[in-house]
Amino acid sequence: MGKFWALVFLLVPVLGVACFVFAPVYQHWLPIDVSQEGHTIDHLFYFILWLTGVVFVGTEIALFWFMLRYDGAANRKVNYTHGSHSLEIIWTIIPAATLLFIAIYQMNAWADSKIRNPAAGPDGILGTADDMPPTVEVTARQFEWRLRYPGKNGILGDQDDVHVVNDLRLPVQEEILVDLKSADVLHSFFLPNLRVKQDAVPGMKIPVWFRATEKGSFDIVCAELCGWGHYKMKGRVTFVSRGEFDEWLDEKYREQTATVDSQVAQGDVE
Ligand SMILES: [Cu+2]
Repeated sequence: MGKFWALVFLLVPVLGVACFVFAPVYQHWLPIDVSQEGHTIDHLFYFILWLTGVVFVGTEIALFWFMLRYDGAANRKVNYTHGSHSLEIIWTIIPAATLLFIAIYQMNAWADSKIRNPAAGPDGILGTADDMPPTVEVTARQFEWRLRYPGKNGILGDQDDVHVVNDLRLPVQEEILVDLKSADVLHSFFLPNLRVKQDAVPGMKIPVWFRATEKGSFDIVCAELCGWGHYKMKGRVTFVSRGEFDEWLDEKYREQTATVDSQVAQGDVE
């Protein structure tokens, strides 16, 4: 019986590793990366996956071996100990040193994705809107993404702003700066194909930046459980050429002003 259980436990690392090996074959692995800096995030992901994977397999094999070797049926005498000081020190220091190493090793990646924004000066200090206007303002709300483009004059919050819902268009091969806000609760702006994820916090304006290297249409997902309709809080981000982007923005602006004008004509809007 002990041997049976030992083998069942051995299946855990075997099937666990098999899942990771076969997942890419069935396309259940990382979504395609279309961002300039996404490879840094993927590299960190793989580094940590390998590290924890090797420890996991090692631990499971040790578990299997002890179950097989020290099976209760063998009528052994148990030998109790009060623990080992050296062992305690070793298995405290190794994980602590590993965590410290990862913390230092990823510092640059963190700074590039969360601190040194494209509006930052040469000193790398967080820039302000004066240095580089945001390409778009994204406001998360239950349960959609409200998008506001600065329009022709590049200034947010005036008459020529363009308002869109869920359909985020952006120019490809350009540094994009997003001002992220929330109108109600915590949301999380997640662009899996750009390896970008940032919480949207009520009362805060958080800069998010990335650069897409390929044209195409990808998911915008809310990665924070934000209420009953969280599951349907999805948008699309579409990367097009600069020319196509300007044309699209013009068209949206015309549609918007046409609607306002006709409402004014009908007396709907003062
Ligand atoms: Cu949400």
